[in-house]
Amino acid sequence: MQEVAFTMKLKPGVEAEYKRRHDEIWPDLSEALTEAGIRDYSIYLDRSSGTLFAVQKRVDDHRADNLPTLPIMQKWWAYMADLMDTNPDNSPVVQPLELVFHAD
Ligand code: RM4
Repeated sequence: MQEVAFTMKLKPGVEAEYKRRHDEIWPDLSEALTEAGIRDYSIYLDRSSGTLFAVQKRVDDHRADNLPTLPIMQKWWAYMADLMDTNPDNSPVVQPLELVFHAD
């Protein structure tokens, strides 16, 4: 299992709507994430900047790189695009983070 962390960016004033949509995450999307090998996926919000901090575990033979090709992922990204900073294909702008400390 590997841990991956990254940031995304929320548009101003949509914090409640972002949380609401995730509280009602589509079962098909949850299933696709699990199927891709993603586990323990959390997203934290820094309200002062709109920065979303995401951390997830991935099984060793994960297929997370395949997620952008899935229609359910593309549909979710299109649905979320009004709330987040996005790329032209509606995927969120993602900034990968580097691990600088870990303690068990
Ligand atoms: C986020 C964004 C991410 C997705 C999660 C479930 O807001 O769309 O790409 O992994 O939702």
